[in-house]
Amino acid sequence: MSDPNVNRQWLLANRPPGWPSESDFELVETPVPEPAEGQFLVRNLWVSVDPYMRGRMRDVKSYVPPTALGAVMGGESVARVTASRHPDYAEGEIVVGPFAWQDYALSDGQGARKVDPKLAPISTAVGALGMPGMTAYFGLLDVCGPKEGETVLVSGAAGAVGSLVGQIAKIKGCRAVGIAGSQQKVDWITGELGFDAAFNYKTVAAEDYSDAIGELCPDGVDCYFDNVGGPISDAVFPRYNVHGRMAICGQISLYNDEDQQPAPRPYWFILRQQLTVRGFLVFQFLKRYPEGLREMAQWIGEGSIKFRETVAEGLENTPAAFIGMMRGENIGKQLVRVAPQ
Ligand code: NAP
Ligand code: FER
Repeated sequence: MSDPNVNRQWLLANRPPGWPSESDFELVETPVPEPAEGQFLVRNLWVSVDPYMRGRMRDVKSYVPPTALGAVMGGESVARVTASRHPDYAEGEIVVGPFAWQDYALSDGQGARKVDPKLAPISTAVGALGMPGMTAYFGLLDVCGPKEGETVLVSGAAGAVGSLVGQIAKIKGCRAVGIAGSQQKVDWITGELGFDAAFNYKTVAAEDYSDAIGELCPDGVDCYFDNVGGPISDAVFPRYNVHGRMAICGQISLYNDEDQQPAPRPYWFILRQQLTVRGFLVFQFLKRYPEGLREMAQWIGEGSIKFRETVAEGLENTPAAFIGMMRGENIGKQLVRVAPQ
């Protein structure tokens, strides 16, 4: 157990150009702050580590400003209110919000919402019933627009977002095909999640990705939900059907890559097959979250969507969990359990 009077915080110590290491973060101890009028204090229970955090470590303009050197690493957590001087939040309530890589956080409610512990395990508020879930839901249904009988291909298929994308595709009557980085992941998504087919890209040479995709998608690819970019996504272009759609969700294969290969030019495929290629950020759907959360909660409740979590124990292991997630050590959503529920 951590000292209830100490707030441990992970600061960003360096901006590494390529793969980060644990020494790029620094753990410090500060006093637990007290809420001012209009604020509440939370105890973090589940800290989420997500690929977008790699972007915040760089000094580049983005949808959120980069984390300053020496500042606490930002991120969302599921937490319990431990003291409140805010009219809408009471002690003991479970909330999710931008509470960062630390034991305790102050909040004025900005970016926070309450979590109903009766709906599902509270950790899902940063998973299937949180940002990754909304990414899968709106990215697939709105950006790709899959129709019954179509083939949906998803990369990063055993991760937080990808594992949900394939299951939503199945609910919509599509053929769901996944690309993931281990046999265990392939077995999980085909055996337990209902994906129709999948392959382990680490056992296939990059020049053979396109053949592997062709074999598993004999009727071609109608929708490709791209979580990874790089050579996997390049290999999909020759496989699209006419009016195929590509939802560009993430490019994780590039996030730590200092010397990226020159990209091929897919324009000719885009023209010939009359493709729609669309990048999206989940936040563009913020106003529609209630709709997405309602439907995802219903699917989870009736068992048509399953979720899985990989849990690292203790705030001290947050950087290791973050780096491990980018290396593919997670199955489903990577979380850090910071305090017992
Ligand atoms: P995740 O898939 O749970 O974890 C990341 C996974 O990426 C790893 O487990 C690893 O699995 C895979 N990976 C790492 N390097 C790779 C490479 N070189 N080639 C192929 N796969 C690689 O993470 P997530 O939270 O669900 O996020 C998935 C993607 O969605 C990320 O790109 C993220 O940035 C993006 N995203 C975008 C939005 C948005 O608003 N647009 C929102 C949320 C997430 P393997 O073992 O399969 O390699
Ligand atoms: C993500 C990758 C990138 C993500 C957001 C972004 C919320 C946005 C990047 C930018 O605005 O530069 O996984 O998740």
